[in-house]
Amino acid sequence: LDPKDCTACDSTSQMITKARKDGVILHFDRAADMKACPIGADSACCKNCFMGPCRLNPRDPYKKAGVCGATIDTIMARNFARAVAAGAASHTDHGMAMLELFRDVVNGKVLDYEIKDEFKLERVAKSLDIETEGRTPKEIATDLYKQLESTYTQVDGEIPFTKRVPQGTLDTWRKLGIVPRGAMREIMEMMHRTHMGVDQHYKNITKQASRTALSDGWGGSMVSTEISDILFGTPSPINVGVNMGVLKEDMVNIIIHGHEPNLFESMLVSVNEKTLVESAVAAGAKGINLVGMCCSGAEMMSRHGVPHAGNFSSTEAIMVTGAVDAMAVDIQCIKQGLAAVAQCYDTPLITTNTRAHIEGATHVEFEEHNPSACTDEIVIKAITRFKNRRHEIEIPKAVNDGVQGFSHEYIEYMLGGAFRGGYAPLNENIINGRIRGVAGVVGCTNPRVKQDDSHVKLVKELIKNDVLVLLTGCAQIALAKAGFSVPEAAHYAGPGLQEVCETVGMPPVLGLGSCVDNSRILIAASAMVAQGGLGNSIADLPVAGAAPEYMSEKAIAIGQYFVASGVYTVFGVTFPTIEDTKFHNYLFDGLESEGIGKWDHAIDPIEMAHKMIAHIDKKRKELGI
Ligand code: BF8
Repeated sequence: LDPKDCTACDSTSQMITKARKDGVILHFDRAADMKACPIGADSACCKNCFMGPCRLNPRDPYKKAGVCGATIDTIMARNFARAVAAGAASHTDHGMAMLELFRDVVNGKVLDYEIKDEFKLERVAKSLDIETEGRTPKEIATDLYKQLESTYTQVDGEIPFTKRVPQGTLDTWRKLGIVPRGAMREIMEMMHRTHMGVDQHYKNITKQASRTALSDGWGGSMVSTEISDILFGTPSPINVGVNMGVLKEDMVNIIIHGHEPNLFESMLVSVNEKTLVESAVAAGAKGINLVGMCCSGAEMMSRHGVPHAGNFSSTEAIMVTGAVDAMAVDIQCIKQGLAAVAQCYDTPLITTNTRAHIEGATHVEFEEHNPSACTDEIVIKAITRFKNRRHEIEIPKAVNDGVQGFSHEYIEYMLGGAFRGGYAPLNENIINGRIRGVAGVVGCTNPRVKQDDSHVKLVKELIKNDVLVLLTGCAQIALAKAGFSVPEAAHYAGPGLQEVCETVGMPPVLGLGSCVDNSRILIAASAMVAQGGLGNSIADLPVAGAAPEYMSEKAIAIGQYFVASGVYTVFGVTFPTIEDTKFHNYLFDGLESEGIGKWDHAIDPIEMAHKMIAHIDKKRKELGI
């Protein structure tokens, strides 16, 4: 396979070529070697009990049923719902860890972190009707963590952030019976219902999948974003370098890859620790160079301007540079293949989280009450590796500078100015047609398709048609590497969007952070509804979502919470249903007639863009704009 067909990222392509020379296997090679199972790809198999596993024929899906009698619709719905549950569990477990850290900080049990953003603390507290007037941050924070704990544990009723849901959307959820309770309850019920012999109606399974997904989007993920902002600071635009060229040959290079920002925050302290810097210099280095990858990288890039080396499909490839002196990981999207590649280049691969060990990696547990014990050790291991470097070093040169860090709060400020505030100017520009609509382009890269290629082509087509694009996760990194995160990229935009970008001085694509920060898109959408003029619910807005290169169950959970929130959502690569089955048609059509959003699928990014634009135009027409 030609490296140029594997990726649109020149740095990654260069490293694939070097890996072949070095005899190192990467995920691109494994993908080529592992043909996707066609029955599994269509979700036509079931292994939820031990009378099977049962395989149905995707070409004739109603011919047979499973041993228990499960139809193709039940099987596909259960598989889909379990993906939603796993994805929601990942985000909410991450959010719960952030909330526990917040609680321990507030109660003085953890001393290495503090509340950095008191303004945001007050703002979030007020959004939940917590009294703030005349109270200390500690008093407000205590009420806040107690209330937010119910996001996870609440057995009945509606979770706290449903207060942020536009009334029209909330009314629809209540009518459909999908207002989420605590995530633990929803995920537990989802796993129960998909056990053999429980819920065997695809519509009822989908209903619980929506409720579970909403407990993530408006629950676990939103808590994670808001608490991380309160503890570590709310992002505002910052110029950052992205791409493999952020590695430095003459420095000790440390990569942090994963999802929870606390490890990374403490790493930032350790790499500036005087004695550690001195020992790096004593080892012959110019200093210590800390860079991020994947989602915690995206958060640190947005909050503190820490350089970002690449997205999911580049995490093995970057070690082929020979210049990575340590890679420390925490949770999620960490390929087990990293261990073998790390071994080839004598790079210490360090797992740090109790929930995620990897055979062949070194485990150094990260504990929040004593973070430097772990993070200092990572630095020491990296310095040792630097001293003993014995591999040829080849670092791709590319570094793409651009503006990152567009929180929902900053978008409000940027578009409205300090005095006017609010989303009025965005809504006005949508109503007057300068901006046709807003698209969220999110999600992973996937070695089954050319890395970054669909992200870039899709976004280019959207902005050319005056659609403002919000980005998160690996999609954001793809566009940064392609040079779209600068105000000058406005020339790619259609005349209306270009005018808005030039007036405000912003790029035509706004990067909002990590995957849990998709919650910022939900908040922005709610603010657009609240501003007026664009309908009463999120389903009325001229907006659309896409994940053109997704690979994870988390992406399915995100897609389902966008759909359940009212957003038309298109996924690329492959879709785990069989066309023209009842379940497929329900996701792709039926849900919309119930008043929420709907799913769609397109492999070609230009086709995907035009499906999204057609939906935006349909909504504009319905709004009479
Ligand atoms: O949560 S976009 S590959 S890194 S799953 Fe993973 Fe996908 Fe990247 Fe972050 Ni999100």
